[in-house]
Amino acid sequence: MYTFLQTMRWFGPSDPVSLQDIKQAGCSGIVSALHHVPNGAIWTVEEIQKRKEEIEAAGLYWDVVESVPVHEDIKTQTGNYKQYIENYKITLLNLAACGVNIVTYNFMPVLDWTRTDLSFTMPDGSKALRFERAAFIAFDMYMLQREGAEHDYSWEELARAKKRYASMPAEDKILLMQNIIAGLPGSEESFTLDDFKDALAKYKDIDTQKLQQHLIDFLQEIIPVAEEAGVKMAIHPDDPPYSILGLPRVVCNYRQAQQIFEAVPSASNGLCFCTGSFGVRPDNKLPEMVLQFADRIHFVHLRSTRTNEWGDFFEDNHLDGDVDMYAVIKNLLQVMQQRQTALPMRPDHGHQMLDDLKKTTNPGYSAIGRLRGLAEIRGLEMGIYRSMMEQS
Ligand code: DNO
Repeated sequence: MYTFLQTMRWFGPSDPVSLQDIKQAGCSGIVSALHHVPNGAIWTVEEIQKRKEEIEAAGLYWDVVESVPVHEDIKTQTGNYKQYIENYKITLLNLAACGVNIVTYNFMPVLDWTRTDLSFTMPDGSKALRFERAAFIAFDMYMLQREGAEHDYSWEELARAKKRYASMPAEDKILLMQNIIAGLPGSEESFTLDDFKDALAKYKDIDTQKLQQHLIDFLQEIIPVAEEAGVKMAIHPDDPPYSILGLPRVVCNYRQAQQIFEAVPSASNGLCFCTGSFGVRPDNKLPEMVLQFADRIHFVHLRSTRTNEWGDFFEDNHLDGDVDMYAVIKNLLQVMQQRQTALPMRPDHGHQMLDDLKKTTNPGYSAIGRLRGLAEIRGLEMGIYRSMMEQS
């Protein structure tokens, strides 16, 4: 009886994709955030209510918040972090008071998701998002000039990056830097190169273990409040799911996620199961992870990347790429029946295609590409669901 709640992300009134567009795509729910509220500040009931009413006026529901951002001071445990944690709790209580009770967040240091190319041309002429390792290493080595960067890569990778940088036109170098540090949609931070260096320096003495402890300390504070208010927290995995630029990462694989849940066992301490982020690592067995985290998954992002021998990856069509979408959806359907709940799901990203190629769009969040992704996922889901029902 339980299938996905179909949702799409909406960046608010300035989003070129309207609520009506999202409704026409077949969604009932919206994933949104108050992007205009500065990081660390309290989301007031008034502001939350305003966004909620806007969404409801279009005949939709605000199912999930993505994201209530975690201030950098909380991740580094410096400055005003205690105050920011208190503010975070109040924001959760205010959201609960307005009836919005699934909250996504991430604990990635400095950068949210990272790509090197936002308009990688696919063979069919649509544009995809891509992470090209040689270009990324070139940024690290020659633009950022990070101390000790050369120790993080193999000699082969360094040689490829050197060659790549030498033949990169000047305007591409600027674009590469912007793509990495100027902030992709939904990431609430944007840097100049100097600010970026300062932000990285704050992690000089923070290794994986320490960052994980900071996350656990944060959760020990906020999860009891969330649980009491009926809010389910859904941590988003790191994207890409490994250390970059010498920064620690703590939500890359099964083991790391499991450690977070063991440290703070409440069911309110849950996961945003993002197949696109986890799927970049071949050691993340996604269908198995769905079953392992059956009680922890509160929100689902469906997307599929394709990775090559060099570790470059691009965002493929939702049913192509390296993710076994059939097996993932099948297991998610099983989990939903077990838990007797419909999990909110959004097609994560989509290609810029058809008419959207002529428009200014938020990279990854154009209307038609996501509509294609959603339509394919819905069809696959219905087929699996019907055959599960016939067999039972
Ligand atoms: C990218 C998104 C992420 C995600 C945050 C969650 O498209 O999936 O920006 O929203 O990491 O906090």
